[in-house]
Amino acid sequence: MTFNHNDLGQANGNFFALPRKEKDDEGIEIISVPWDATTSYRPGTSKAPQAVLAASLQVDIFDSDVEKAWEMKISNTELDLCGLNSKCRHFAEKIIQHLENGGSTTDMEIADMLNFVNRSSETVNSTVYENAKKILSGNKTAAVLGGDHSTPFGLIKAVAEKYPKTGILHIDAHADLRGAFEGFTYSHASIMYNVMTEIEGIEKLVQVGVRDFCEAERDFAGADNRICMYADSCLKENRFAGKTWKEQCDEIISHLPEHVYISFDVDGLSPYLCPNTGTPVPGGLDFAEAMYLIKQTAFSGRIIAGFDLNEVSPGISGDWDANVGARILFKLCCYAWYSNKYHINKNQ
Ligand SMILES: [Mn+2]
Repeated sequence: MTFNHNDLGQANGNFFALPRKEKDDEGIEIISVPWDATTSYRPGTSKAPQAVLAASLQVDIFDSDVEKAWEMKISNTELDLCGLNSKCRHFAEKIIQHLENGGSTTDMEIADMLNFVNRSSETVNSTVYENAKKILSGNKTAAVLGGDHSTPFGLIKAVAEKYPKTGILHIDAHADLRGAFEGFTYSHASIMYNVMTEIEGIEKLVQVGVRDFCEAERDFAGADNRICMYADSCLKENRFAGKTWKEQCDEIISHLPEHVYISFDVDGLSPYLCPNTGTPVPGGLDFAEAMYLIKQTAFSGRIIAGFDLNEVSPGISGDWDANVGARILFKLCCYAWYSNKYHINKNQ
């Protein structure tokens, strides 16, 4: 069947029903990571890759900012983690329950389970890292579709190795700066703590929309001058005082170096856009606000060197979360593609 970008998408196993061009050495490769082993509140994000893929057929592959977006080359690698994820999830539930009942992570049976979950998380990190490294050895941009927010660790490591002065634009309701949350070293709630303490080459971490964090996280952010936190309450109060969203975006972007990695936790958005996500919090960015921030980042001449979308959870009733997720993924792909293409053309 010939591809027509004006037609309704036909399921072909690829995001947005774009034609599959596996052998291309350009465009974007999405590593799907169906992993939610350490989700603390409610699981489900491991089902996101399949649900977002299905919902992506409904997205019109036209973009008013990015010309001929349908010419984007997107490929997809889905990691097979189903068995390992179920086993770890089962253990994680027992561990969390044990801790909630006043138990300790050093209690024998719990310590063994915790050890297994932590070792499995390391396996996921190294698998994502190896895949990302292979993708980044060519001209492609690599992305991760989670899964929970622990999933992009390996990708961020590979991007920071290739571009040693990478800045992270982190959209999230949470600061994710806790060390080993609930005993899980690679917890979804610890991703930025792990990134900032274990990965070399991160020049900046700019957090946007954060509204649920503890004192230790605030202190951790305050003690590291690479971290800028734009709490949701400050963004809103600035707005109430008359500062426009454009002015705020300009300021946020001004902290970012040339190479930008975007880590997009869907719960950074207002919960009506992600009602089934693992840890929803009132407040947050609207869809247009978040997309504008990413667009301005790409159009500032910076290069989107990699990105992830995580914590999308399809839920049992309906596909609204996946629909929103597919539209965020499309915009992330468009702007990443635009920023890389623009940069290549400029240097030719
Ligand atoms: Mn997060």
